[in-house]
Amino acid sequence: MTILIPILGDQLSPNLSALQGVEQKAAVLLMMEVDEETTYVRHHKAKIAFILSAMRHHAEALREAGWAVDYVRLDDAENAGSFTGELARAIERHRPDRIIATLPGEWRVRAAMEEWADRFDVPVELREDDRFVCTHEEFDAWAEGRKQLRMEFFYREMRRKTGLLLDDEGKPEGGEWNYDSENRKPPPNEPLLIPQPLRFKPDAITCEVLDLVARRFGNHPGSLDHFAFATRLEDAKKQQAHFIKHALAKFGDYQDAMLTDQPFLWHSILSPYLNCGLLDPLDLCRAVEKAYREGKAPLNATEGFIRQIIGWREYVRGIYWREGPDYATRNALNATRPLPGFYYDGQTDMHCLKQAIGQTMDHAYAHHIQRLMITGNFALVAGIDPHAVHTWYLEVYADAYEWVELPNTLGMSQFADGGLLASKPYASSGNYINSMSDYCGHCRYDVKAKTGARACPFNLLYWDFLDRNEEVLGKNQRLAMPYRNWAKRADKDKQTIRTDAKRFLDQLTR
Ligand code: FAD
Ligand code: DLZ
Ligand code: SF4
Repeated sequence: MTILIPILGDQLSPNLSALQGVEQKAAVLLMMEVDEETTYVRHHKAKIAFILSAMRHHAEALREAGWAVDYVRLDDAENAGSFTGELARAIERHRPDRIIATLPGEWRVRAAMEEWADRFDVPVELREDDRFVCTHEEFDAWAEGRKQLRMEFFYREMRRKTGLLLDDEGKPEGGEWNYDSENRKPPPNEPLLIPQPLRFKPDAITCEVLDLVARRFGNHPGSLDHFAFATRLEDAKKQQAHFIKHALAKFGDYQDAMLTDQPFLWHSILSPYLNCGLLDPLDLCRAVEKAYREGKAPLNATEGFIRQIIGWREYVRGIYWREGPDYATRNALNATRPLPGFYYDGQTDMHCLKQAIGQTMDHAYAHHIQRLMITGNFALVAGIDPHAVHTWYLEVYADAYEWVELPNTLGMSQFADGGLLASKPYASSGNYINSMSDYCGHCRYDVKAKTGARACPFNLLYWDFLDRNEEVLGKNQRLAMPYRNWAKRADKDKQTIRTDAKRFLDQLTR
């Protein structure tokens, strides 16, 4: 009896559902580096290097744990180039009686997997991915019949389910479910106190992968020069402990802050490890709760962090699978402008964009507010095609897999689902960016100027965005105030904004 078990690049968890209850002697684990996955979008070079190196290290760890692993490398001469092609070759090699796989994180791969049973003359068992707090059934049961799918109410359910930050009577710790109002401090003026994430020196396996990626994906975006990701479970755990010890306490206060040349601030930099499976989300939340119970972190930070994981992360996953593969094609605001070329090299004189894009190309990382209120906000108010925006986010971040990236980009950031995920568009003028960062002080534009050659482009584009989209957004209660302010403006002012915005948008090049 031989069981063949494919393990994908974001299934690097020692206790993956496909392995549960399987006798090691009977199993061959199949890991496949394939062109289809490395090129279905032009992934950032560091993202590819991270995933391939983590896969190679995981194969070693599985072997050490006693599993037989058949590992197909990208440069193997016979590599068939796709999961299905490689599975066909592995079936020839191992003649399995059964295939067991954990369901993937993407509709595209799921469709391929669901064809395996018909295609190969071998029974295929596809198992649920149990590395999440909420099952699909639980999410659907929660969502069913609700007019609005508010994350806050879903999150409370997840707190009750996990028991995280509940007191003895099952009430929320400290009396409130959510301490977000305490989490909006502007950046501190103390750069020396900012913790830095651990940097992991590439070992021999990673160096080999870095060479491979440099040779093979030279035309993909991003740089390999700053590569410092953990690629082994032990090292990912070190970064988890490092975050809890050095950054968690101030995570809440400065969650929304941005500072020039400070890519990481008090963020955890754990999403690549959570999403590829090296770290377990519930384990992480329990370790964070423990730090709070031991008095090492305040409640606003602890609750804020746990909310991101059992709230937002689980919620966007629920939306992704509930909405189906067509979700990716939505475009509620009919935005069609091509993505400007500077999204790939940061060559723009808008300092905020230059910073967010520059660090993205260097580190395949930007934190949430940079993704939402700098690159996302600009694409939204400039009317960029949301599918192009989605592709960019999927390409450039080391943590990007469609189940988590798409709802965040298309729904939360671009409002292309018409408000399913966000009750109003995350559009802002330069004022917000100025209040949460030091970017504007370094910029050639004037954040206080509303029109004219030096006016901050966000100021022009924000009003132009509301004006252009009045038909769709005009009735949104949460936008009532800005629309009233716009209505009060003199026609001459409105025309100046429209003309200046058009001039700015016309000079954007691909
Ligand atoms: P921290 O700030 O330390 O947060 C802790 C953890 O909370 C993260 O590691 C992550 O697992 C989770 N988290 C926080 N916010 C979210 C969220 N909105 N959705 C899901 N999980 C969240 N996150 C991804 O993991 N992959 C993506 O492809 C991705 N694309 C995004 C695209 C856009 C347009 C936006 C606005 C957000 C996106 N996010 C994505 C969410 C968030 O920006 C990242 O999870 C976060 O920046 C990762 O950095 P960190 O680990 O330092 O996070
Ligand atoms: C993202 C990615 C890349 C770049 N390369 C591989 C690969 O060569 N082999 C692999 O198994 N997985 C890779 N991945 C991750 C997959 O794209 C991911 O597992 C699927 O999209 C399912 O979520
Ligand atoms: Fe960005 Fe405008 Fe500030 Fe410049 S002035 S950094 S473009 S918000």
